[in-house]
Amino acid sequence: MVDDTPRYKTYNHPAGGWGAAAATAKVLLEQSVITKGSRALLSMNQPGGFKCPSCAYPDADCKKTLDFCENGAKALAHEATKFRVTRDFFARHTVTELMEQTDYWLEMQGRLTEPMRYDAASDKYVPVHWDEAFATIGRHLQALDSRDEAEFYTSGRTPNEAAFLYSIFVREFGTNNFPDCSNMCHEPTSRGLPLSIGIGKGTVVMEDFEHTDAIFILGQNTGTNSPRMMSNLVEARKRGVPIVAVNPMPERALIRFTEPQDIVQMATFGSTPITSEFVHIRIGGDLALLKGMMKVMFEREAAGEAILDHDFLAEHTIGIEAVRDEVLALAWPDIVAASGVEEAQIRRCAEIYIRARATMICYGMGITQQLRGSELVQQVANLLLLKGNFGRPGAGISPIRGHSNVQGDRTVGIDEKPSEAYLDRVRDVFGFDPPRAHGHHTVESVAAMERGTAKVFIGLGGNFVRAVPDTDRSYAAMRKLALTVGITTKLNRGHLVHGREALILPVVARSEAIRTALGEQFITVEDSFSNVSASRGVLEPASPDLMPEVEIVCRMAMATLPASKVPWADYIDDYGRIRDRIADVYPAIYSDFSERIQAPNGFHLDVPPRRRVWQTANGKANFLVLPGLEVNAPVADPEMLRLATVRSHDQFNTTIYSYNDRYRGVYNDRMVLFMNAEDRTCRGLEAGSRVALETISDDGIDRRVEGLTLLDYPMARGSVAGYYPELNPLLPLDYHDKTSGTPAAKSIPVRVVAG
Ligand SMILES: Nc1nc2c(c(=O)[nH]1)N[C@H]1C(S)=C(S)[C@@H](COP(=O)(O)OP(=O)(O)OC[C@H]3O[C@@H](n4cnc5c(=O)[nH]c(N)nc54)[C@H](O)[C@@H]3O)O[C@H]1N2
Ligand SMILES: Nc1nc2c(c(=O)[nH]1)N[C@H]1C(S)=C(S)[C@@H](COP(=O)(O)OP(=O)(O)OC[C@H]3O[C@@H](n4cnc5c(=O)[nH]c(N)nc54)[C@H](O)[C@@H]3O)O[C@H]1N2
Ligand SMILES: [Mo]
Repeated sequence: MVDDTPRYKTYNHPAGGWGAAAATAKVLLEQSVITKGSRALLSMNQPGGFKCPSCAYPDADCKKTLDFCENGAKALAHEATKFRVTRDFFARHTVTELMEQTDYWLEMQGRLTEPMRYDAASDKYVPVHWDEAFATIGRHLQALDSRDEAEFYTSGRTPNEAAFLYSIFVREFGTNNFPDCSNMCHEPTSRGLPLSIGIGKGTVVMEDFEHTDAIFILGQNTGTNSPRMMSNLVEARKRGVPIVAVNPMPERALIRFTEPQDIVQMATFGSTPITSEFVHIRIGGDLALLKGMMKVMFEREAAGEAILDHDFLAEHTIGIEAVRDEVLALAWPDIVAASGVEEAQIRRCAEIYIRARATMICYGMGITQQLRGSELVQQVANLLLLKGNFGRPGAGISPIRGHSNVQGDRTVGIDEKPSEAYLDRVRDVFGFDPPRAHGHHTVESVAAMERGTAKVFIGLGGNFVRAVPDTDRSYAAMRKLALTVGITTKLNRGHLVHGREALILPVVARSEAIRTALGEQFITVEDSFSNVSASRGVLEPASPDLMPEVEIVCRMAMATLPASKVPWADYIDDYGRIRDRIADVYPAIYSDFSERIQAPNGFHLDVPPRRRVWQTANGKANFLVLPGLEVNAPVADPEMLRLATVRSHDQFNTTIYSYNDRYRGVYNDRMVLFMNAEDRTCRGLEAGSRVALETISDDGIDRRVEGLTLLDYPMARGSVAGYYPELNPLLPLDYHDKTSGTPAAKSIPVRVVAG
């Protein structure tokens, strides 16, 4: 009997270590793929093998014979699973019945095996021939009154080749409606950073960890969401590099970690303390912290110390005066109140930064998913610019990306706001005139569905309806559509919340071999450090009726655009030809793609700020002002708490691997609310009691989630946390960063009520 009673206990051990090793073995066992999975893990992130389907953290440059983590192993085991969703499965369950099941149950049914279409008469999915599926898509798309009535979503597991062709297909079709997962994720990086430093990507590469003198980690749960980065942190720490972690939750792996690949540490039950300074920030308080650190620097400069990099500032930057004036005018009590951090600690952080010759700042969703996330990212850049922390070994800005190819998809054209220069290249290379009007990002696409102006939704990967805000509204919006298409590996909620017609198109997964008429093909991905490398699946596809994503895109295009100017059929079999076209459209970064991709570890895309070249309007790096200390709109309600919706250790976004969250000591439950005991007692609530959360908003919509168990947890005061996607019903669609469209999923104003 499996014990599934909820349990909550404090986790006092280091993260990683034997717990991680045991979890790896357990998931292989659960998915019944011990031999197959272990064999595949040997090829993961190795030259000639495939890229981990989990996060976008780069490989260890061949230094390791094994280069995977516990959570990469979970992703692989769930992809390589022995379980299958067959036509018999769909014959046994109506869609209404399947809607009653949990996300976890849907995921555990296994891999999709053949294309299916929704049959309204029986309320079931029934088998459909691939040709008929593509004909259905072509018919719907051709029938639209306007090409802008279709929404083409991309999730970040899609490889470069498929994403590039998709962007060409959709533009030839006639719209720039490219909602993608990045719109909910690192879009503030993609939109905010170009104004600062001329590129919306990170500037750090792997070697920088060997040269850095200080590492700051803001709003990122490294040990869970990019565990392979822990090796770099452990190495840096052993060199004596100070590491500052800024987080409203004291994430376990950032405090103490045992490197599962360090045999001695494993054998001796040793571990490495990670953070030298843990900054217990209140949600949204990072702005005040960054400004406090800058204030210390400006004040000491004014007192005669030489702290800033004046040569760099003079030669490379514009706008420091306005930032200095704004920051110097801020009062310490306000900075302390807004950050929730004592002045003395802010000064210590400033001291670490001032002393370091080279600093890198890494950040995640705690920074981007705020109401003014784009401008907050620019403040991170301001701090780095003060000491010339670009274009120097060991220094730079490092947005830690999410999905394994989310950065690559944007690089090769998944962009609802394409530049004119790029559109000109597409026109010249492919001979059609792409539309110039900007399209919808994710939030706008849901709004269009709600209005009824969107009719067709095609999802290249992902689980759109579960990932977006305002669950109830989004479900209703999705159900108005004429056609929904899910191009995926696994059954998910997105297939069940569907349009009048619906298709499920199952794909060959990352770990599986892609064979075409011309033999085995490989795909490419770009990691968080802008390195592009090849990925060759080693496993047999889960079913003979799966189709590679590239072929699906080509055949959608052929069915929709019979007079296309693009030779789609040629690309189905020969991925080298796709890469040649990528090189044609992006000559500055992708020239000689086919040759360069032969290098065992791939190649690095040029990131101009690494050369101190700034592709901004004025050719300089820009200091940008965000006045005040708040990234979130003030809320008058004295009961208000800020809610961060976060990932557990056992999920990949909307995919739930189990109900446990080991490092936070939660077992067999995801309906929990992490709260500071003092916030709890001053509200007269009991630990362990059932509560509900209500969103505080002025749009007249009641948003409520019930049945949450209240847990005492060392949260920063005024900040609470719970799990995504269960708490997405609380996140209003309109509550997003206006610059990037990214929902502020880390700072939802809520009130706790008895549940
Ligand atoms: N195993 C696994 N790996 C993943 C994923 C996964 O789901 N599972 N998802 C992938 C994807 S798509 C992404 S985008 C990344 C996400 O990786 P992360 O960026 O680590 O994502 P989150 O778990 O959402 O939480 C971010 C952290 O922000 C903190 N935080 C919340 N509010 C604030 C704040 O105001 N300030 C600060 N400083 N911190 C705050 C939270 O406490 C949490 O520790 O991981 C990728 N990798
Ligand atoms: N409240 C709240 N909402 C959030 C977030 C949050 O922190 N809080 N985070 C946001 C973030 S950062 C992101 S990135 C989004 C994630 O949004 P999505 O990217 O849409 O969601 P995923 O859960 O990653 O998608 C999982 C599905 O992808 C499919 N899939 C897996 N592998 C493949 C493959 O190789 N090919 C194809 N075609 N399909 C595949 C499987 O069917 C699986 O069910 O969610 C966002 N939503
Ligand atoms: Mo993400």
